[in-house]
Amino acid sequence: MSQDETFMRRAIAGARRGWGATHPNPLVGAVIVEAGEIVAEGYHAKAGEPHAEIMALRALGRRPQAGATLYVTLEPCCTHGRTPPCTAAIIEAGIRHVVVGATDPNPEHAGKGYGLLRAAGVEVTEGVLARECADLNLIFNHWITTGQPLFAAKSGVTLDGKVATRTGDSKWITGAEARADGHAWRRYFPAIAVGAGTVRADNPRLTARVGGVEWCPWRFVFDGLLRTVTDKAMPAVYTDEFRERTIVVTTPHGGLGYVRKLNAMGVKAWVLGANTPKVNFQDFRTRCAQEGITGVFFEGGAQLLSELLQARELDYLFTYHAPVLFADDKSKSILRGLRTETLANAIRLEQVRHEVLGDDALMRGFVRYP
Ligand code: AOF
Ligand code: ZN
Repeated sequence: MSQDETFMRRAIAGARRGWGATHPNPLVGAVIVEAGEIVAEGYHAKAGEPHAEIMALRALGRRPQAGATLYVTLEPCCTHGRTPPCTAAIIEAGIRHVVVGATDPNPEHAGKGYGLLRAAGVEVTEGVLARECADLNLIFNHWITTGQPLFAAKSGVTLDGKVATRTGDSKWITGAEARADGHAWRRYFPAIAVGAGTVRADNPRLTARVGGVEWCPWRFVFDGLLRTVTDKAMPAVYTDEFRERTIVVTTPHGGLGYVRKLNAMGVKAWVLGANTPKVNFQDFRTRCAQEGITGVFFEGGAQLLSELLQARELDYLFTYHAPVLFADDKSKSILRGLRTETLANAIRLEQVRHEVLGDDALMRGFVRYP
């Protein structure tokens, strides 16, 4: 590993400290190096707060030495957003060498930051661990280039692509490491979505534990007919301390009375579409974009994921593969409902990443429809 890569790895590790907390902004880390030593570090913690470069300069607390180099995982910004441009702060601080990981895909920046720095006489090295740095920002990269939320789904499957036995036994197919990784990705997304069937069967809380603190994303329950609203015990997501973070996504077929009942409990409801009792995913996407929800992590069940895929609205797929076989025609597949005649009209993943997690393996990537 080159020295540049070593310092960039450190900046990446710093960026990760903002994991899931920076939406709609990216994860960004920075380190300042003088005479081959790291003398300051910074990362972007939250939208509206200073950028990684500024945090590193502040941590240094003095003027950088003449030969100082700034390492940053993302091209420094050059516009006035919620905060002033980092390019100006870098030039002002007298930094003469900047090493960058990924180019900022934000059309307002994309390469302009490099140009501005160079015009001011700053040496710029681009593309150090560019792929790793870009991979930090699956959601941001998608959002800033398309204006749309990233719809991702997670599943844990056997080697034969099954998620449950014929009797419905599914706990647990994957091991502890894979499940912990799934939780970490849950924390990455600002919102999580499940179907009515999953709420009724498992009554999940859909929170994540981070550093001993329970964190709650926006929790979407897809329930076109409001089957989850009952006179008996209500699901945890409608009654727990985070219920104001729950949004039921439904249709006019769900019934206005039930919507009022939910609202009275402090639970929000989005009534989308009109003609069918199934929620229209395009309408849902549009509403998420309007509300500034940049990514949704669909965790199940199989019915919801399959509908999302059939509607060609799934953007990204996480699949944890366990070394287990059911070899039973009557066991349950995660995704179904399509007719795939030839390999040429199969759905494929792109920009695929593989990770080994104990005995299991994660394969993930962007979904490309034929
Ligand atoms: C950086 N370093 O740490 C971040 C950057 O509204 P603002 O001022 O926070 O600007 C947000 C934009 O700045 C965002 O869309 C992205 O292009 C860039 N984010 N850039 O150099 C950082 N968070
Ligand atoms: Zn900036």
